[in-house]
Amino acid sequence: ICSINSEKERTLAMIKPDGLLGNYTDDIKKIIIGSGFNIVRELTVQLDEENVTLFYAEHSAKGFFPNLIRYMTSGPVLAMVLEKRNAISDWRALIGPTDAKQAKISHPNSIRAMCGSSSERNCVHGSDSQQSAAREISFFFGDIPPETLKHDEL
Ligand code: RTP
Ligand code: MG
Repeated sequence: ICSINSEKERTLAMIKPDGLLGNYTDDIKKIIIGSGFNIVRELTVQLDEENVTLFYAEHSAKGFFPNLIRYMTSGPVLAMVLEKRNAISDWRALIGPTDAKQAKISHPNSIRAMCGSSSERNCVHGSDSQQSAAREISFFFGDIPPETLKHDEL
């Protein structure tokens, strides 16, 4: 029924290199599923400098950008399309604040508190708006049809 589907929203989640290397993938996926998200697509990929520059274009003039490129190319990432009602804001709430050190104090149950270690190495990404989500999903996955497809049915 169309009205049920149209209430759902999609966001782009990513487990960053420190999350994958630290073996947090299974724990993070348990939190994702337990929080009511459907994992519509997933892809493990090694990003290069060009990819990161495009993905994080909004930060290209920031002082931390060279470090961000080094961090994000230091190993593979796992990109996922998550779907549920209010997926964008609910995923941002689950991951917690950007600075993982701060997260350990202010949001101790957040994902970044669990597996991040600093303001840079914060183990996960989440889209910050509907516009970002659409751009970031197509960055990794191109156009996805509106009906839900579980990754293991592809
Ligand atoms: P993300 O886009 O990865 O979900 O993170 P965010 O919205 O919470 O934070 P954002 O401001 O978009 O920053 C993107 C990523 O850049 C790194 N960063 N390093 N050294 C620093 O001060 C610094 N600030 C940001 C982090 O990896 C951050 O997630
Ligand atoms: Mg951001």
